[in-house]
Amino acid sequence: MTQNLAATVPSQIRAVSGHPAGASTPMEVWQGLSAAVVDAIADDWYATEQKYRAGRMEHYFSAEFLMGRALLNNLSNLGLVEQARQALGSFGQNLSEILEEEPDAALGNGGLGRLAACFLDSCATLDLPVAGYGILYRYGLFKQLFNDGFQTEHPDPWMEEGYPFVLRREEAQRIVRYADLTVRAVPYDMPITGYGTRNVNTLRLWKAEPMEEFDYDAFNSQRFTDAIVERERTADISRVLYPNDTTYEGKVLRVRQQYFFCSASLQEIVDNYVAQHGTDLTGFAEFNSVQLNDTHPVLAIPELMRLLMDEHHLGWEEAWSVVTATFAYTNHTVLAEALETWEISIFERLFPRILEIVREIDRRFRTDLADRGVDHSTIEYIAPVSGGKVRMAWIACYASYSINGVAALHTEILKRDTLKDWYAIWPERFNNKTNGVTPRRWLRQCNPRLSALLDEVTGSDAWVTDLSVLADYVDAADDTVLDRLAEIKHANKVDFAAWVAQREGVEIDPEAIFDVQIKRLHEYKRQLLNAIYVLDLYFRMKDDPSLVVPPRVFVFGAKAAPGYIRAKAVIKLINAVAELVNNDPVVSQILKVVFIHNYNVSPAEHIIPAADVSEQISMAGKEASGTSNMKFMMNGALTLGTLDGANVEILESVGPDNAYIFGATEDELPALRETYDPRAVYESVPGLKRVLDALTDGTLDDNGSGWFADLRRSLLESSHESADVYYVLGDFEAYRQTKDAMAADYADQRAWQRKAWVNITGSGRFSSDRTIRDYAQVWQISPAPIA
Ligand code: BZD
Repeated sequence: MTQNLAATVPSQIRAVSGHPAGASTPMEVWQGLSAAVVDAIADDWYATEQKYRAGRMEHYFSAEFLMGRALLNNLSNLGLVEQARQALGSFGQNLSEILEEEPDAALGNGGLGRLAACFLDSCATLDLPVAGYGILYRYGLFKQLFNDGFQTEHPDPWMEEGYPFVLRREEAQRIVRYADLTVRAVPYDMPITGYGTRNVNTLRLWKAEPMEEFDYDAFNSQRFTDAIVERERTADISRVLYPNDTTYEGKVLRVRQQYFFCSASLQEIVDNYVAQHGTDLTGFAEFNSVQLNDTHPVLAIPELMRLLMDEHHLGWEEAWSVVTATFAYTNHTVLAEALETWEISIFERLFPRILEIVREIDRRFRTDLADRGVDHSTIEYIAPVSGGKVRMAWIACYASYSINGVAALHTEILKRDTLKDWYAIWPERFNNKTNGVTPRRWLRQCNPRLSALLDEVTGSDAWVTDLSVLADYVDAADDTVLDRLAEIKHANKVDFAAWVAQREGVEIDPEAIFDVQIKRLHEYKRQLLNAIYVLDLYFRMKDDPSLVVPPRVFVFGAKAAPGYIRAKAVIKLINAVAELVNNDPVVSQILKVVFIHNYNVSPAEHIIPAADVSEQISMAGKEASGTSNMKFMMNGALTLGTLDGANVEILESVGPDNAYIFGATEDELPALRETYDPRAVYESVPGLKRVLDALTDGTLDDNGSGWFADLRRSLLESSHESADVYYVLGDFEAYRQTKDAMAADYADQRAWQRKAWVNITGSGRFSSDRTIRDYAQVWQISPAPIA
């Protein structure tokens, strides 16, 4: 690949804008430069596709890919950043400003979707024959604005102005049939470049289009609305990403979406098998495996049965042995409300044949388990069809050759609890795959200053593709390196402060401790605990003006599911606390609270390199893994967290002196819960009463919504067992002590930076390259470099 962006960029911009490069808008420049990048990789992309098709492939099925921005990622992977800078400079454009033009491809809710994106990056970097399959949502996750501190949601038409990084593949379309509707699935391919390799992998996103654009008969007879009814019904399928993480809604449109991309993807994979290996489908699983990212793509299981039996004439037994050698299932949650189940009636209405197959899977499952001596009530509990519902997780467990959790603790909880009946029968299927994040985006690109230091200390950029090498340098930080580390963090904080001032209109002091909690808003993640701390600290300062408090900026970023009122109440509360604190003439000299609106991938890239403290404070046992914890660690922030998810493994990596761990553990909680009385805690822990009363005594204003009173009730109502389900008050005192101590420790910058260094150099095992190498063992695939 010899590239000359200086030559191609101006002509690509002209082709996009119809104007000379120098007279084009920043958006047009972004488009042209992006098109030039696609041009640069086109031949290698094609070669990679051809190579992979012929061998064994892994197919990563996911309803979500939270890709974020593509341009810098690709330039950086291809080593073209400097060329691009110069090419733009020649007509007076600035690369950094142009990069900020790009919309985030927010085709995901949170961790699960972002994990899929990190995995694609690692697969390409490792030359692994893996393709992603999902949905080309016209509207990504909603845009969040604040109105009087209340979250409002707005559509995110992310590719409306044109998006050069997806290419329509007209020739590869498939037809997807529902009982009440037949649609075309048109693939749009996104190239996935890797770091320092010529391989270019593919993410294939399907768009639903009508069989016919509109109904001419209706049009001719002046029934204009009727003429486009079918078109709209079809477009609905890929119109919008469902904004609910963790809780699930039994909406027909969602199951339609799920079937849509599963069917289209499998048709393509089966067709390719036939083209490569002939019409005997019994060997399908020798060449293909499918990873199911949670239960969202589980309809692929009955759909592959259907394709094998109805279209390729395999018998049930033959088809089932292919299917059970094909699928692997990743679970991302132990929250009961997240396990997808569908009313049988929905299946009846949308795809009776799929229902028939699911019922047969269920029938054979029951016989199979009875033969194994499993008791009737257990069978009834884990049967694929029971209580009028189709249970997607149980279908996944029954049909998959591998079942994994996403952190060591999470996998243990699955085996012990959530999936215990499955584990009892098929222990060999269970394995752990601790999550990881890509060090390309989450270190090299977002933190160029730290990256340069790592290059220097390690003598090369080998760490970018093998993050574990950093461990060799854990003792390499002399005072000079530690001072450099402090300077780098400070410079990142100065940049971040400017970004915040511009974006949120809040002035923050780079000398303060930047304490950050960014993640979806959910009660189990306990943003409320953090807010209570801040409010308590505010009162402590008001009480005692002589109290010495290290300057702090509390940064929040979070979207709440639009229907999750209690989560929205927490957002409103944090904004109310921000108003109180930031407008207090005395306290605001020391404390600031900033809620970054519309938190997304690209804001994370600004926030994380500037963070000192990484808040990972979920109630133990609830956060399957967490992945921002890994990004923060890589960038030298210290974890303030509970023993939950991957925090446990982070602690293992860095040791207890280099992380701040507090609170009840997962195994302690059941016993604590027995005698837990949140009211007594409220009465006895100093400060708590005042904070909780501030929710309703007029100190904080919820604009008459009653939401703050509800929050207070959710913590204190002891009449039923639903009081403080997430043990916020129970963990408060431990949290406060640990957080206060942590802030005090910050004063010794040498010691602090040494801890940061231990975190950075200890982050190797949290590279998604490690995770993907582990998956590659399960998938039985090996690198297939094109060069
Ligand atoms: O998946 C998250 C977990 O909560 C995290 O602990 C974990 O680190 C990541 C990656 O494994 N789960 C989600 O992000 N889940 C969703 O976004 C989701 C989306 C739709 C429906 C259900 C859940």
